[in-house]
Amino acid sequence: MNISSVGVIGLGYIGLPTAAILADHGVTTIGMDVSARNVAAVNKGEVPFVEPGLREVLERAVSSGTLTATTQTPKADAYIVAVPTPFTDTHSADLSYIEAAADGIAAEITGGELIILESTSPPGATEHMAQRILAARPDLSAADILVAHCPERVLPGKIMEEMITNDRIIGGLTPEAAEAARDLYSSFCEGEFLLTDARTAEMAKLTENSFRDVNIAFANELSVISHKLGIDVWELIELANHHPRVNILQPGPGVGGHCIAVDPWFIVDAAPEEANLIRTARQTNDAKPEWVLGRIEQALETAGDSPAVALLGLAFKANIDDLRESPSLHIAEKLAERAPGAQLLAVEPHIQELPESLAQHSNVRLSDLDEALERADVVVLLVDHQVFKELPASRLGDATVIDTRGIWR
Ligand code: SAJ
Repeated sequence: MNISSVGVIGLGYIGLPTAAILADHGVTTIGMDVSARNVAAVNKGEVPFVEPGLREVLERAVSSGTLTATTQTPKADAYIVAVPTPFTDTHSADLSYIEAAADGIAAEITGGELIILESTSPPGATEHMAQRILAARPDLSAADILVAHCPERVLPGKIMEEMITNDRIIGGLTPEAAEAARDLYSSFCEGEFLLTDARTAEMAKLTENSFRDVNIAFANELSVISHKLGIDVWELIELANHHPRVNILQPGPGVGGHCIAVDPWFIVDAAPEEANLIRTARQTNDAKPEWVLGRIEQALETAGDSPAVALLGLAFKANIDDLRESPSLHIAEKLAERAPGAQLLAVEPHIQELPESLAQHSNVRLSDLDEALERADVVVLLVDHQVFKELPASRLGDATVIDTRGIWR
């Protein structure tokens, strides 16, 4: 099919880079977001979050006129839906953002459009989106639209590179839809295209992240066991990984982000009786922040009155500003509640102000690294940001150190 314009619905961590890259490759792209603030920022070529390399591409796309942003769903030949799929309190997927995107698209299409769902979704969500569009448009039939799922698999922090080089799984509701989606992505993607059906594509994405989650849970469980047995877990893993068929991941303060900490629940929700290992891994990783808190509280018992605690890092992983589902942030919030007598000095070089969940506590403030290290009785390393990795161990002074990432061994 001939695609001369693409509407990207949702200008977040995935939608915005996708829109910018598409436009930078000469495709007329209209980005849509419900946030008027985000839309205004994008139209000025400004990036509302930190992602290396994005600003340059966005500025180029906006100034050349191939990318514009709007708060209304545009008319376009193809749509890419990149909206959030959070989970509910019962760990099932909340499809309301996909449904809202579908409603907006349904009002604009005339037949013949390609509609791609990129949001990570539970099995059946692409069919659900198509049904929702067709229910709103009884004048159209299933044969009038091409619908596919093409999950994004880029790593935050490396999005601009991986969006071009990663292989892409494309699951069509029909083979024609998968082929049309492949043709669109081939305008910028240099990876291999792997065509399948929508349900398998949905499950493939969830499987990739569950694979990571299960393996990180193994590392986290090993770290708790090793602590009990007086063994350095990082040395242990390094040694075991010398075996040609062993490749253990790294323990940390827990698993965060909007992907690995969420997606496995969609599998558990789809097959609750069967997904036992996947559920246990989620629970193991979710329990890790509490274990770290226990260690901090233990250190505080001997730290005297009004101790100062330096919390190094709030982001969910290294070298980004993303606090979503961050175990480090969770640890800071809980500690603020549970240790009111302690002064918490949060060091997060990638943010300018504390999120409200922390700012509301009078015993927490955002601090610079030098001051935090100078004052701290207890130093807790939560995120392996480069700037912390470069710290010589001598800078830690006499403070009790709890290093959840093993950078100062
Ligand atoms: N983590 C560990 N130990 C490790 C690796 C990671 O504790 O050995 C923690 C991190 O600190 C972080 C969390 O896991 O809290 C997730 O970090 P990550 O870097 O492994 O992954 P994400 O969530 O940033 O991105 C993942 C990627 N998926 C896979 O690697 C299979 C990415 O490719 C996906 O596109 C992304 O999820 C997504 O959007 O689903």
